[in-house]
Amino acid sequence: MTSSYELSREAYAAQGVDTEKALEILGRTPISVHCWQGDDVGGFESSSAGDPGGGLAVTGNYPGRARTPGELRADLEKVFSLVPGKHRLNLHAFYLETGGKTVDRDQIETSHFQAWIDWAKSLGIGMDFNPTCFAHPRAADGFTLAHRDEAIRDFWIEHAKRCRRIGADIGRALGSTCVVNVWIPDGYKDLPIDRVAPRKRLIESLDAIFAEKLPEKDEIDAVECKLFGIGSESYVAGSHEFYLGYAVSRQKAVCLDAGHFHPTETLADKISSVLLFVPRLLLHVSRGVRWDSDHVVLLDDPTRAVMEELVRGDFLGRTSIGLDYFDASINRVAAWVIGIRATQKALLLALLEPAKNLREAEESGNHTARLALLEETKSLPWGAVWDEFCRRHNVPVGTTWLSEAEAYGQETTRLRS
Ligand code: RNT
Ligand code: ZN
Repeated sequence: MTSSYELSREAYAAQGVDTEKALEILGRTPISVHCWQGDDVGGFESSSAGDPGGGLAVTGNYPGRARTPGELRADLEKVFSLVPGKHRLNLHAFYLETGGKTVDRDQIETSHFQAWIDWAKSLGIGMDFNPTCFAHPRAADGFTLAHRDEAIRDFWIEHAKRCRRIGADIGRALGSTCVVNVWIPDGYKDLPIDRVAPRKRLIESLDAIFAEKLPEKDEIDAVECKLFGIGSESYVAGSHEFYLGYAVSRQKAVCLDAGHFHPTETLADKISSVLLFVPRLLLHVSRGVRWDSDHVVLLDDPTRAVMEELVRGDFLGRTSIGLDYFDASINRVAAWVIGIRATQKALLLALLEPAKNLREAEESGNHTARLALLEETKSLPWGAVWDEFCRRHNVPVGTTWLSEAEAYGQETTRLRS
């Protein structure tokens, strides 16, 4: 009997597409999985407040939230067993482990992340890292690196410097470059008089943070912009224009978060411009619903368009694909799995595009054929290729992962209540 995969392979071959090559590329493209989906952006500081602040709003009260690093790692292992391929862990600095000691953000060291590093090593995965410039008394008035108070700026500069060193240690220990992404909440709820001074201070703070040269094979710096946040509706110091200028002039990686632009703007069109001027891109694949709401990522048009751009522009080698969302209203493990699988499906669809035919249509000026081909491509049998990918990576095919996630959720809820 001919398998549905074999039939699909032939259908794609007829369009000039090699499904085996698509599966190979998909299999070696990791997703940087954000740790903060598992505990509602809570972190493991002894003073953990519950509300992350900085405009980050987690809604929902589904039971079973991870309360300890061990629980979070167990949840992540469950997730990794339900998604095809090898991925990465994206850790925030406030997920440190201090053995009960209070260690403030300007005191953190690599040793506080050793358990995470050992765990990643045991799984054979890489890690990425982030300074945590929110959920802290020194971020309570909404400013950190751009604060007018030098002592507060210095505190956050020290935190971020340490994060870069920790990132480099992580990269070296795991033999895989660690991307360290700087995002700060700094902004005003209401109309500022001086829009430029905080931005000048932010430049100085960033330059101080990045002054130390670290080996690029261990650590890469990225900066993440935002249009507005809750509590910073009128002004955000680290806007897109700000960070684009900063990243171009300093040759840093740019982080584009799908929720950080005007709702009618999408990331896809930005990629080819940004990558003409900066060395690398970090994506925070997310789904904003009406605002930067960080809903679970789905196989939707904006996500597909982003992956199409990465493939069409041959940008996969210069891009780190990270996720950034947090939903506390549904099974948290399932939320992770849905978003990771959706991101991978979007990438697979992009890899299965009849690129040669589409390009020929465009280059010959036949825009009728270009549109017709794009539309017909949507009904090619990609589902069987996805199933084959899951099968080859020994993870559940179709919806069978859901019952596993639900059983795991019931068991952990019982243990954690
Ligand atoms: C916030 C940014 C940022 C955070 C994480 C927790 O708007 O998107 O990336 O979500 O760092
Ligand atoms: Zn983000």
